[in-house]
Amino acid sequence: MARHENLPVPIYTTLEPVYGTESQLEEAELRFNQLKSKFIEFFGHSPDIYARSPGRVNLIGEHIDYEGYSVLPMAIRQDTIVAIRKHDVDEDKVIRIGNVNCDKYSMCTYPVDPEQEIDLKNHKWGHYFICGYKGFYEYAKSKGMSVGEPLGLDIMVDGIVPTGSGLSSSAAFVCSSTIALMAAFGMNFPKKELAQLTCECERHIGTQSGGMDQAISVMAQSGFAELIDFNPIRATDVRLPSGGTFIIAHSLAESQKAVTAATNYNNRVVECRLAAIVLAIKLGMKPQEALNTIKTLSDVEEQCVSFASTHGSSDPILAVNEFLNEEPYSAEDIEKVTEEKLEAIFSNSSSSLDVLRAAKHFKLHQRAAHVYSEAKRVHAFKDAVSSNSSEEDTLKQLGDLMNDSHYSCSVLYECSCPELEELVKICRDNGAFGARLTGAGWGGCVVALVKENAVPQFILNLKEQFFQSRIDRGVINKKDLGLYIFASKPSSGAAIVKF
Ligand code: NG1
Repeated sequence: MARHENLPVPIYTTLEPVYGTESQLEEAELRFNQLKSKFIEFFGHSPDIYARSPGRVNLIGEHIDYEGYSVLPMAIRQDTIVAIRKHDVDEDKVIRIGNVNCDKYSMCTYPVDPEQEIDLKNHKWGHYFICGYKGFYEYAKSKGMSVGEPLGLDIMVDGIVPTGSGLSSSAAFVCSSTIALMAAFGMNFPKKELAQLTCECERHIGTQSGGMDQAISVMAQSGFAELIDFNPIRATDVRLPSGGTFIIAHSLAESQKAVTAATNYNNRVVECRLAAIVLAIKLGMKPQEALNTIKTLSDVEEQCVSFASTHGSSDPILAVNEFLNEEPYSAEDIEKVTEEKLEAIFSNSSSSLDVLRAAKHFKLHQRAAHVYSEAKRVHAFKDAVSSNSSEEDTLKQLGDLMNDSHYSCSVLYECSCPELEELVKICRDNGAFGARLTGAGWGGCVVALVKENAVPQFILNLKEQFFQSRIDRGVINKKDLGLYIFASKPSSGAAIVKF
């Protein structure tokens, strides 16, 4: 049987295969009906076709996808649906993007030129569709596919993945946009190619994103978390232990990833690259060769392991401890090792140059220690799930790994924030096997592993101990609580729907 990443995106004529047969189906039917009516109201036509792609929660493996390491997320039921109609040749050559939530997201229009620059200084929600648009044309061109002269497009979007929450609303939007375009052009690519393509699409928004979110959104299978490997992209089904439930809770601090990229997300990508280059040079590589060949910490892992083996270990962290200083590095400290100016090393990446301008110093030891230890935890998590231990022991092991991951994110990678810390502590105090920030961090959600039969009480306690004071202060509305704390089962991946 073909591995599912080699298959194209499934095309359905009904909603049951995506949303099941229960309350989720009813909700989906309502959403599709509303989307269609809005489409007709805005554009005067029905859509040709729909695509949907889910958000995700990452169970373990944070900030290591862009370093080439495997991660272990699962899709959640919240998704983005994109309805699309391609204009005829005699209609307007313009892209119009509307949203069912038009009070919050007003209509955006863009030219049809696939080579248009996205105005990153002037952030608009519709930019995420244009990421998919540009990427689709780039992909078609690279494969020599004929897509003809660009035509106008009408687009209507309905997204229910909470934004800025670390649940990948952006990837759900970029993936559903790209897949809708692909379907509108009568094409269908293998999921692994789409996962790669949509990752490149999203980089048009200015974050040097790793690929986990798009990969799980495109390749998820209902009922399974996925171990996602990169280079090449692969997804392996992971059945989670029964008896445990993952609860997602929002810290209510919004993480503005695209806006803070230079000091947060992209800063860490740059620090990891510098850590990898310095390690390679300290381990004997010529500076010029290191600059040319070493892009990620996974590129230098073999040399680190071989150093560790001379000390009777296989842990790359031995090399980190030996060769990287715990004190933050200045640009000059690093340039003494690389024999090259940092601006020259990153001269072909404007978003990295933004990082250099914003950075006061670089923490190479801590970032590398996080990445190597987190990469190991992902495999330990996968092994624990497939071990023969008792259910209770497995859940305990998974919880411990989640707690260790959170500590590493918080202390070594510094991507937590006070609200996440408070929420993680409350989860643990209320009996979670483990709890950690999920996604990029600096706000957004926590994921906690809780005994299935303790879920209702756990949710009640979190409502009282974390959310009630926020409701009292007017931060959130009581009736919206279900959006901020919920249990999640692994949901299905992207799909095309044609009625
Ligand atoms: P969020 O911000 O949670 O969607 C981001 C990256 C991932 C990964 C995580 C950290 C994008 C689209 N996603 O996820 O690739 O690096 O941070 O593990 O940039």
